[in-house]
Amino acid sequence: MNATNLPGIVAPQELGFLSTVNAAQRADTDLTSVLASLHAWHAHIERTFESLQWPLSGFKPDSAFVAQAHAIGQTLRTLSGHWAQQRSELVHASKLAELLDDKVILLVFGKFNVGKSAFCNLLAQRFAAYEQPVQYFHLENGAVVETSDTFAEGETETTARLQGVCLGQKLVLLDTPGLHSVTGQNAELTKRFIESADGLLWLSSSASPGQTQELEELSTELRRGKPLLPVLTRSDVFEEDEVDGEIQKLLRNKTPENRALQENDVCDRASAKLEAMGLDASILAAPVSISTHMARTEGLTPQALEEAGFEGLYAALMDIIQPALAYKQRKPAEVLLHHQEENVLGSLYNTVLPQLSQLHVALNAGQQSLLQAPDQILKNLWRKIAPLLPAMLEEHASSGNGQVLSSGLTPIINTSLQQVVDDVLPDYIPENSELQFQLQLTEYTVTPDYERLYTALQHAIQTQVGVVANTIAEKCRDTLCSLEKSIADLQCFVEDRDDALKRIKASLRAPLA
Ligand SMILES: Nc1nc2c(ncn2[C@@H]2O[C@H](COP(=O)(O)OP(=O)(O)O)[C@@H](O)[C@H]2O)c(=O)[nH]1
Ligand SMILES: [Mg+2]
Repeated sequence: MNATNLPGIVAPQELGFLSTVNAAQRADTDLTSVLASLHAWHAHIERTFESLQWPLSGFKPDSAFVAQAHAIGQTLRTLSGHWAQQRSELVHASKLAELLDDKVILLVFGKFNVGKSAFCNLLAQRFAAYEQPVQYFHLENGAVVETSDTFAEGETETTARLQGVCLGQKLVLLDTPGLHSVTGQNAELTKRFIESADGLLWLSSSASPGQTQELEELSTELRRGKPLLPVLTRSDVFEEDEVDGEIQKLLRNKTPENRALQENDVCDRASAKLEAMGLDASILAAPVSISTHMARTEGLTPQALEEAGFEGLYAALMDIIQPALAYKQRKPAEVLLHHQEENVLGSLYNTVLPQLSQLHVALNAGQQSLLQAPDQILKNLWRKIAPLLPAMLEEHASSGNGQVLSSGLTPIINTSLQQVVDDVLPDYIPENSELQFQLQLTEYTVTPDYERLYTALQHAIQTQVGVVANTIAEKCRDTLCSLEKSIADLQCFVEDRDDALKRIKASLRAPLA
């Protein structure tokens, strides 16, 4: 392969890059087993949610606990529907990926005016110089339109439209404005093109290189483990020079030292940023600096390309072609994995776990108020019973029969107890047997002395009802505990699914490491 404009004289990295790209071929690794693990991972979640039974039999149907538990069940059913919908949308993305199946797709990402279009145009020019096919295209009304126009440079208009260029047999550059500005009719297609990228070129101007917050916009793509190459553009400075006795300002390449300083700085900050975002910093390639402007004004000779940083760029691009191809080959699994991380696990963490903790807090508060319940039951019951006692005692005084007294009092206490328990513990259904209270009066208790009889009765009722009240509270505590256990189980289940997905991810990406 020879550069037609410079027969016999070539820039070696450039030539190497062109051959590498044209020879790029993705390995045919079998994803069957990892895809099966991903599907099984999800099926396990669906199965668990479908068979989920809250232990609610001890609660009244209108209890707030029941309402909260049912709300969680509803959330799980709604999510399951969402996931199915989101997964069916992935099919479109993979159709597009098939269209570009045999090409390495690099996203050229960066802020307005950093020189993305100039960069793409220059690479296109270089491919053309080697008689390689070059095909520009852009997205219009949701369709891909091929065009012979190169990208407009120095546009003041910031209309966000995705444009691209196919270089040679196997390379596609996607020139994209900031992803936030993607709106309107092309938004969905643009999103899918961006998703289809196998590698990321992050361009930033050497005037303010490596503003790492820009990486947040790329977060979705970075999380998929796509390789990231930072490119410092416009790596040139004005220098004063004397021309014909006059001081003139001329643009020069930044010095190699200056470039190295900037590259190291961006490298450090970018890897810190990736780590802060919880990403594997190994996706980061060493930054390179270029001046498209200087390469052009110096005539695109091998020396001009070398001095403007393009030989370094080509070497770096060659290095990321392999990880990009590796990504491409994992792509079907990555896309599914990502759906499961972001949509499935994401909503379990963002929606389900908070609801579970809310219910957990409510159950704790329930446990706390149960501590006071026996005393409260006793107090309220006594308030109901005490006014009835004098009449009962009068009656007893005439009969003198303790049996009559206890069988007269027992139903009254039972009825009152039911009302009181209902008031004090409105959330629970106490077992019937607990409310079948039988007042036991001993010989000693049943004395003819009115005063002593009253005190003894009060004591007997309070002691015996106290036992019942404690038993009831204990059962309510058990009811709360069972629901707490179900919540804890579900919380553990989410963590367990998280770990399982991490293991699948590690096995998917293992060949890259
Ligand atoms: N000094 C200098 N200017 C450049 C360089 N590359 C591009 N530019 C200028 O920067 C402006 C923005 O370039 P453009 O490619 O349209 O940036 P984009 O908005 O990122 O696509 C234009 O005026 C270019 O001429 C470079 O390497 N050095
Ligand atoms: Mg542009």
